[in-house]
Amino acid sequence: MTETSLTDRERLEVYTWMRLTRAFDERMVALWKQGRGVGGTFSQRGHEAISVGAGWALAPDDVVAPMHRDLGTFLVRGITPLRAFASLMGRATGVTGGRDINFHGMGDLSLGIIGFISHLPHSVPVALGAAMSFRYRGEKRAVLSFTGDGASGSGLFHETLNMAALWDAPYVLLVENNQYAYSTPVHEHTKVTDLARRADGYGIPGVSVDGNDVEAVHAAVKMALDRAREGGGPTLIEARTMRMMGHAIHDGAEYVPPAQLAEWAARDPLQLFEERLVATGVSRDDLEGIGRRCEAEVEEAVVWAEGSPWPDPATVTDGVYAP
Ligand SMILES: Cc1ncc(C[n+]2csc(CCOP(=O)(O)OP(=O)(O)O)c2C)c(N)n1
Ligand SMILES: [Mg+2]
Repeated sequence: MTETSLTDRERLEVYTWMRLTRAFDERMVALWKQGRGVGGTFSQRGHEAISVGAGWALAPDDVVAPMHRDLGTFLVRGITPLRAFASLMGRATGVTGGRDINFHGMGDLSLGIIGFISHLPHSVPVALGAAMSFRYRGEKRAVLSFTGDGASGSGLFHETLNMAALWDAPYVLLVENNQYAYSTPVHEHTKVTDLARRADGYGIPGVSVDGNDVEAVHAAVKMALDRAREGGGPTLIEARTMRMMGHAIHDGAEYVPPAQLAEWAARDPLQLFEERLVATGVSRDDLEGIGRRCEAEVEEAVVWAEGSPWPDPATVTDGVYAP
């Protein structure tokens, strides 16, 4: 499925977000290797079409609950690279004010982002709660919730889908099927490797989409969100991709067969989109220019984050409700 509802200008914007996501990711990994204080380092490589395509499909008033590999969604939604790097470096200027050096907790309700909860898949029912609040208030808003293939085997995933379906919640659940849950391949944790089929058990639509095709992801998520806002109920979307690096940076992923990686590397989401853009008349020079600007923006963010202050220890109990 490669149908697109994007204009030429929008396609270039989407491409720019994908390049920014990739540039951020590469810089984050390099900084970690240099020992420059980067916290939880979950590479997003391979996930750019999902996080950007889905994030781009959100309406301004929608709410999203991203996960640890959804940097693109955070960026599209308005978390700047400055704040994201400051978060990873534990600085006061980070999204959590230095409380979590991770993508965990990187929520900002003013931007419609529910902070990611480390426990899997605990953001999923929280996101359903937000969706139900829109229903009860009669607001035409929807919630997009992300989860992983591994987390889709947990009880909460199923309980949430059951309730969302029963109540026709304005809720879209996107499973990022990146073939692995840490070191466990999908076929070793479920018999139903076609994860979109899980929707059948709840009487809602289940859609499987090429997670390396940003326009396909965008189209599927947009359709599901539009439907949810109009009262059509929830959709389960499976976006198939590959986690191109280890679970986190300390994991060398030696358990992944090289041939599997090579197969997916040949379908890199950025390259796929570049080929399509070039085929429609965009010059490679223009694309490289976008890449260079993204790298410069990322570099500026690193300098800013490293120059930012540490949190004031006197604020340690701020935001703690039962100190
Ligand atoms: C309840 C719970 N158990 C274990 C973990 C540790 N953990 C974090 S991510 C992860 C793997 C998740 O795999 P998947 O859902 O496929 O997401 P992916 O990392 O591949 O994007 C595990 C086991 C956790 N965070 N929460
Ligand atoms: Mg996974």
